[in-house]
Amino acid sequence: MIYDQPLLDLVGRARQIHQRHHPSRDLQLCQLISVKTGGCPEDCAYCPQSAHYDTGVDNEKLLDVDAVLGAAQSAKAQGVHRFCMGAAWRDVRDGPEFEKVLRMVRGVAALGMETCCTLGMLNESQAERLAEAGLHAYNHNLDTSPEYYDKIITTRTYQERLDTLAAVRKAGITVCSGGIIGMGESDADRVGLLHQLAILDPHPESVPINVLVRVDGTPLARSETMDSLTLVRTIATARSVMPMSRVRLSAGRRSLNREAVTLCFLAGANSIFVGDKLLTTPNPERSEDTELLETLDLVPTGHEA
Ligand code: SAM
Ligand code: DTB
Ligand code: SF4
Repeated sequence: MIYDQPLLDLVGRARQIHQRHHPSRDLQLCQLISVKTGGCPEDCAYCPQSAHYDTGVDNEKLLDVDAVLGAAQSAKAQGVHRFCMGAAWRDVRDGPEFEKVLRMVRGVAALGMETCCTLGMLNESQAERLAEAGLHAYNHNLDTSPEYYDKIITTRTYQERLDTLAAVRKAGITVCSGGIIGMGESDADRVGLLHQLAILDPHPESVPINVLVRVDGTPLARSETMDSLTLVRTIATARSVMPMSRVRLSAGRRSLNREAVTLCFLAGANSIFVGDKLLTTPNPERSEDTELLETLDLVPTGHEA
């Protein structure tokens, strides 16, 4: 099995695959904005935005279009290539709020940025409307293996997630789907997640690998710290089984040192989220990220010489 190879062999092979399919110094910078924060009816055990847990995250209204476009514009000025709008919704509902999100998508697309949304479940007609508005990608994670899934989420099925991904694909929007590690799952579960992603045909264009951000008040707040080499192994496996996909080192970078992050890049990660915040939790300082990129001679996508 690929995942079980000696780590240095696995990383070495993943790097070869990476170099065959991707420019070796390219790193795509993405930024998130939470357009609708908190109060989510789902019970995802990792999530600070679930209304089931007392995490101190308030239930806020949908942001104004102008506020979102302002944030996108300043992100673009900071070298960000992809802008992702997230909402703490179980699913998309037709109506004024969805119309407002469509205006956000049109506005971000007009800035010439890659637009991404993550709004929960959606149906085919909603996916088509997002596509018409200029949406490039839709993020909807499988999160973990089918076997471990019901230890983490009970309010939505694995099949419902696959159905949403199928609606996204059918509308011609690119698929962004990955998961979270460090939730107490086994090696077999990490392999199971990557297997589910890799049997999607075509593969997701984008595969976010999140390390659990432990948030007080959530059921996973006291999870054990994960060995960062497990993350490196997971990324190298993702790169090996999905050679063309962009593998994103997503949440959890604050718990990694720069050497671990460097190994993730060597193993095949070619995107990170930058900016002070992810959706509700902190992210590394932008100045630290800029320094790391300089040290490693990485070139942000869209800024090639
Ligand atoms: N509500 C929508 C949904 O679940 O599809 C969109 C937003 S939701 C916050 C997007 C993803 O963020 C989740 O699928 C999960 O993979 C990730 N996420 C949420 N909380 C996290 C945490 N504490 N640590 C790591 N990843 C997390
Ligand atoms: C993904 O896989 N990770 C991002 C993005 N998709 C939406 C979200 C991470 C959220 C981390 C917890 C928070 O900040 O609330
Ligand atoms: Fe809601 Fe998404 Fe958080 Fe689950 S991950 S509780 S669906 S915001």
